[in-house]
Amino acid sequence: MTDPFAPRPEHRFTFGLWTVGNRGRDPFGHETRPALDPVESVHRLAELGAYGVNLHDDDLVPPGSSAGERDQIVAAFRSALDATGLRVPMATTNLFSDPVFADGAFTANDPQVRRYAMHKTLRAIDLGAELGATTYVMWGGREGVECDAAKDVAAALDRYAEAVNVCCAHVREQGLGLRFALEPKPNEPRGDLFLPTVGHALAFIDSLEWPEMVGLNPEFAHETMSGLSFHHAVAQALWAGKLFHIDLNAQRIGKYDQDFRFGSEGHRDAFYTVRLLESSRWDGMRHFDAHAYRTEDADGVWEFARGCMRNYLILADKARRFDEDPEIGEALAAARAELLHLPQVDWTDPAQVAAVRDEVFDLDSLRGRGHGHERLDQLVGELLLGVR
Ligand code: DIG
Ligand code: MN
Ligand code: MN
Repeated sequence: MTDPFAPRPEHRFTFGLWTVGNRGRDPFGHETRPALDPVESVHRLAELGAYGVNLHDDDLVPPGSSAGERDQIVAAFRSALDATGLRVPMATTNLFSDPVFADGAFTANDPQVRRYAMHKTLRAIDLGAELGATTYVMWGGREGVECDAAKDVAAALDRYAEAVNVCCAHVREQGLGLRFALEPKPNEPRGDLFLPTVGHALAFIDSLEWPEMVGLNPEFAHETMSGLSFHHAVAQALWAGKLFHIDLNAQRIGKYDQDFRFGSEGHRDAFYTVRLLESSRWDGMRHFDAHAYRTEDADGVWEFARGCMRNYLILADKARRFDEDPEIGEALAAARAELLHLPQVDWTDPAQVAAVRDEVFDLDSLRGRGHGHERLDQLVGELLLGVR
């Protein structure tokens, strides 16, 4: 019998090289796994049924490589892509590992560091475009502060916008056809990060020279760290036409950035996220920015990758069952869910505005009605617990 949750390329699952290549180092311990060759990652991910692989510049071409070494590495990587059919939908820059970025990259106080961050990003954009990437993620892991006196936030946002505008100008000048996706995160590794949530990033985009080129890459763990609903953040990004990419993983509220296997924590938020992506027919990559537990060996890493994709497909099946379940349909009707989709007043028609101003309401009949949410939520819970 075929496995209904076996991932296939048409599911558009992607992984960053840094995810399956994560070596298990953490702030309190050294690596527990050997380095993984990007070529091996391509072949193993293809065997598992993934669609693509993403990368930071440094994940593929080690810093300090000569031009000849770079070309050799890229050629070997491209051969593996050609042999497996794996794509590179997204690329990004590592602006967080090198100590030069200790005080920030695009928002470093030192102008030379800011110029180097732009330099590194422009070259990484060229590498990503060379490999066929159409989305370029910007996660400002060092764009933040511990000592608030040292950083004028408005000036930092000016510099952040300047750098994004420079990158957009480069893409337009070179005709690279890339779009940028900002990835918010509230803190870690800096004490506080700029653009900490989807909301902050959406507002920031409006200030840019070419806002149409810039969208969002929300991450499950990052909104959850702030105690926010991830699927609400994704829904607003979609509503704004700005969901350009997504980082799926798992996270418990109030903890460090766990980047766990997708579906291993936060099951309800994960379910509603998958239901939203599937029901909205969003055609973006289902990207897993996560890594195996530090306890795991190489076998555990591939079990981690398999689990991310299986959990997505299991939750997508639950979403289908939700939509087909007659009792859930009745409970949705009792909650009047459909009525929220009905606009009520055409604000361009003064008569309609006046009518609602002068309308008389039977408040007693509106008060105290049951909304049936307990039954509806119980049915969702039973669906997820596997008893429906
Ligand atoms: C961390 O969540 C960040 C980096 O891994 C990378 O820059 C980005 C791309 O998904 N996510
Ligand atoms: Mn993360
Ligand atoms: Mn991420």
